[in-house]
Amino acid sequence: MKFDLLQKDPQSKARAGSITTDHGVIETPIFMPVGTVASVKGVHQRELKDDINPDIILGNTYHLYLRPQTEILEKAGGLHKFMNWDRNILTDSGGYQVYSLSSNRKIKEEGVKFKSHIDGSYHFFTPENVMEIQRTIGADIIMAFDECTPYPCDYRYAQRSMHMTHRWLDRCINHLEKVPYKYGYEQTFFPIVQGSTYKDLRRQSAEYIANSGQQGNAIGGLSVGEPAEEMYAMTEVVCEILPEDKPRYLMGVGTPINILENIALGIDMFDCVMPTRNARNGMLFTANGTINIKNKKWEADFSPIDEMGHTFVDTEYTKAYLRHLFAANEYLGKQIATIHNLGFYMWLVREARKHILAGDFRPWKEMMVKNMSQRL
Ligand code: PRF
Repeated sequence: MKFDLLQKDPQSKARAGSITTDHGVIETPIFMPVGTVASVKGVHQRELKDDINPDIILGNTYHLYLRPQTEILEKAGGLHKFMNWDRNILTDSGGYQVYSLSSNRKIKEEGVKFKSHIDGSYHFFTPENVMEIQRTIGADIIMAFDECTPYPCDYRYAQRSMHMTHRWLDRCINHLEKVPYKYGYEQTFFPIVQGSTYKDLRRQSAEYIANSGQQGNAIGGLSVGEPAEEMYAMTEVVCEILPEDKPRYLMGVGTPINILENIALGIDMFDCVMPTRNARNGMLFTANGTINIKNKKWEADFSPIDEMGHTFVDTEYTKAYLRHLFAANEYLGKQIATIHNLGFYMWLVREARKHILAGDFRPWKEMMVKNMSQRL
């Protein structure tokens, strides 16, 4: 993997760059659509490529390990082939999903024992076996096995958990050296900063992660219920320490406003279920604010879904029609809303990149944040 830092914004910490892997170029800042179980819910790979056009999508080790299971992915020749996606993929390690989805989990130094949310069976994740699973899934970027602390989290727990995440990181790195790539292309490993909402812990964790000398770095444990201002404060202290010449990935963030504010603090990569999950509930993101398409006020509004939108659904369908599809609980409604939201998120990060390159990111961001705060 290669990272080229192309431009720094003079009035903020925003950067534009490009990451090159064996599956192509990723222009940063980037938003990665979430394809948890080898599918971006409701979107054909053809639409994803032609209409939404992301350079990279995200998959989840936790889900793929439970279903279809690692053995099937190995027989398929890896996740790219299995799902017919020849661009980049990043897999999360399960370090978050284990805590948010499984029940009866027990965290020990050795690893995490958890109960499957699918059939109630018991499983054990360790830094070592999660690295092996990620080798077999075969994503281009793979993540460290960490513990994502909840919010709020008392200082002593956050401190102990952070140190365990650091020890787990060493185990991940040691083990990866022993397990070669499986499918002929390179995999890049990203460690994850933790430390809850404590600046001193965040600084300590960022130093540890930076010193591990990997080719990219991630920030976890944020967007777990803390106020946005606390998230930004943590991103700021961590970005001061993480090396400038490597990409920075803020995990699980966020709203369109969160994304612009964190780009301004020096983040290059984002993922979040919000555009896809909220779409399935009828919430649309636009440059002028959010729309609840289920609202009666759209019943006879025959204007396009989003006049300024950038995907085919925005101009081919009306608000009244989309509202009707939600009222009738038609699959097509969720599909249209998903394509709209993903198209909007991709437009937003590409536009941010253009403004960083042009040198006017800061005023553009301020205007966008104001406009996007509205409810339509
Ligand atoms: N760790 C991992 N994945 C994550 C997170 C984390 O802390 C978050 C936190 N918002 C999202 N996804 N491994």
